Amino acid sequence: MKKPAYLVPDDYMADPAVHVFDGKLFIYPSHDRESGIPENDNGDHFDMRDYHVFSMEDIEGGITDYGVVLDVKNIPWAGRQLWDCDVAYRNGKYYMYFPLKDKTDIFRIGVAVGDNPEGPFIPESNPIKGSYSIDPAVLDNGDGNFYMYFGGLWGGQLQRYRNNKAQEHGILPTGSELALCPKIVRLREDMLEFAEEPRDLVLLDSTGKPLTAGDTERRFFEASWVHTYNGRYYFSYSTGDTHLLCYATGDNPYGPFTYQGVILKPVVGWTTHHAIVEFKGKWYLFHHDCVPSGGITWLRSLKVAELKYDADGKIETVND
Ligand code: FUB
Repeated sequence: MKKPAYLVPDDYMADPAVHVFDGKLFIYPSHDRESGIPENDNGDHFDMRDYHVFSMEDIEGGITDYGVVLDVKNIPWAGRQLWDCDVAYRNGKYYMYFPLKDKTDIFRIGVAVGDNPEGPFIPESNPIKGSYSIDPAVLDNGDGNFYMYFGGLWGGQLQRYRNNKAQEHGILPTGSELALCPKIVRLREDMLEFAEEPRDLVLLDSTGKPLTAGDTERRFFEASWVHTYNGRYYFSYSTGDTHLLCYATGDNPYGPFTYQGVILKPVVGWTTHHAIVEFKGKWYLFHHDCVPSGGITWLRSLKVAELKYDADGKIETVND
């Protein structure tokens, strides 16, 4: 592959969600900006206010920017911080799912609806009932069912919940305690609400034991993504404070998933976040790093690299 340099060289875009709609690649990133808010472990400095959509007809060709397709000022329940979004298509409509803090500074997941993959997207009046935390990624299972995977630690607030109920204080398990799991939930047919209570997506080691909280180079932190390859489900994610993109495989959307390995080693910047997509017979990893901003962790830039599997379906670690 002749590598395009950074995909959007004149702006800061991160957390790509990528899908093929109408034969084109559509990229739905977070839109980073300089807010002047000091960096902290809560992620307050990631104070994004809108989303753009991009498309590519060819991986080595140009990129089209459709401009702002959803702005925080038009979301009735908005507090602050539009983080990683995803988009799904069903029955002639496109549904953009986005995490946003409400007016009480709690992350919820909202949905906005459009007639075209390039937007614009009109937000619903309220967040999805029972939603919490960040980083929604939606799988079209091809059988009429759509599943949302979500969750993120630290600033993503997942540690504030147990059994889908908010706790008085956030508690992060440690050491040999079980790691917090990403969540999976089936979406209702109208795509606007959950059809069930979110469940844990359990990640196992090769002996069948759930990953522990102290296993920080393998346990889930944030940035869920799911794709299928040769009939298997691949759940990929970031390990957050150890800065790896990893993956686990399973035989159905609910899991459990067994840890398999590292997709991408740490990049320049604190966060790492990605999408995996097949386009015109090849597989690609879209992700971000902070090289163009000189390492400013909240000003990230989009990249793409080819992704390869070995004969057993293992993903080869990408050097990018
Ligand atoms: O963009 C803000 C947050 O940074 C995302 O929601 C996380 O996945 C991390 O990339």
